[in-house]
Amino acid sequence: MLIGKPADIRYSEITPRATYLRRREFLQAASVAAVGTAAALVPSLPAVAEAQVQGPGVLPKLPNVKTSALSTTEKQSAYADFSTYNNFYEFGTDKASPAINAKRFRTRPWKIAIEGHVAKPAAFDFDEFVKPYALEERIYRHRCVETWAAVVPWIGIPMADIVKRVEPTSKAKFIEFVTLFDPAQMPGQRDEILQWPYIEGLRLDEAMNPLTILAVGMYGEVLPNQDGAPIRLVVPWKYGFKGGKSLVKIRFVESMPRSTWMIKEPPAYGFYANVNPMVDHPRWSQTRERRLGEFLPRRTTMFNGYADQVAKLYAGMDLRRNY
Ligand SMILES: Nc1nc2c(c(=O)[nH]1)N[C@H]1C(S)=C(S)[C@@H](COP(=O)(O)O)O[C@H]1N2
Ligand SMILES: [Mo]
Repeated sequence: MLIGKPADIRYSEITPRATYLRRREFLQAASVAAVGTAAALVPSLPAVAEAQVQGPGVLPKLPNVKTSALSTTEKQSAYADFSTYNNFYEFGTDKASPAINAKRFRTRPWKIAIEGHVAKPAAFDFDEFVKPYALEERIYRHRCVETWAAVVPWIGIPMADIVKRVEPTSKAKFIEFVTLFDPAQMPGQRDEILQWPYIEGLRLDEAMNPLTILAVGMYGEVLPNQDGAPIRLVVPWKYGFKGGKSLVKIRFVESMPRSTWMIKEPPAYGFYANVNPMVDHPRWSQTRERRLGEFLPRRTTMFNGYADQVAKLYAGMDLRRNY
């Protein structure tokens, strides 16, 4: 998300010099090419110093991961690119900051609670919570509202399996996903840049769609801290901000949750947040995107290319109003 004018962000102060210089080169190249789309304004990849790039091969591997027919066969983004270009405002608003500032973030012990309108509410130790489930690899397209995109091999648990296990009652219509509030560890939370903790929500049927997962890993390994360790939401047909990171509570509720970005800027960020090239952001077009590692923008597709699986969830809804 861009919360300040881009001119307010002094990349030179918060990114390594090599990265900053590369960005300048990219921006110069982009302006020469005069591509004229929001995608062209996405800064070039942070070529973060080698030492900051964890894995693959550094973090613990996740064993016994099943493949899935729901995975795309498109070329995956490079780990070093994806894991160093993050939005995680708890660790800074610059894309390079989370990989640097979340390095010592403690993800054990970790508790996760299931609350609200369910027959079986419970609080779990994270490792106990994950144990009963078979992990699946899901290679998904990923699209941030700011027009950068990626292809990511997540590893996770189908959300539908979790919903069934806790037995929602008839009052449960939505699920609220609450992430960690810990300003001692999360420097971004010492400022009021967003309402903390970061909250997201889904309608119950969206949460139960087979594409929706809680991710605990990527690229064969556990999640690096900057990507939402130990557990985060992944909803591949929606803008990336739906994917709350470092979850501590999953709450089954009767009315539509007000998520962090809806509170921050209602005209820009709606509850549904479906990827939709027909509905522009108030400050930029959503018709194009740029994948990390690629130079030329691509056309953005409805529901991020997942229309066959999810369009039915929105039958009869005006998606220009329910953006
Ligand atoms: N807790 C928390 N979750 C968050 C965010 C955040 O700032 N805090 N940013 C969101 C946004 S805007 C995006 S695009 C995705 C980015 O996930 P990634 O950095 O793993 O690609 O995380 C989402 N989840
Ligand atoms: Mo985003």
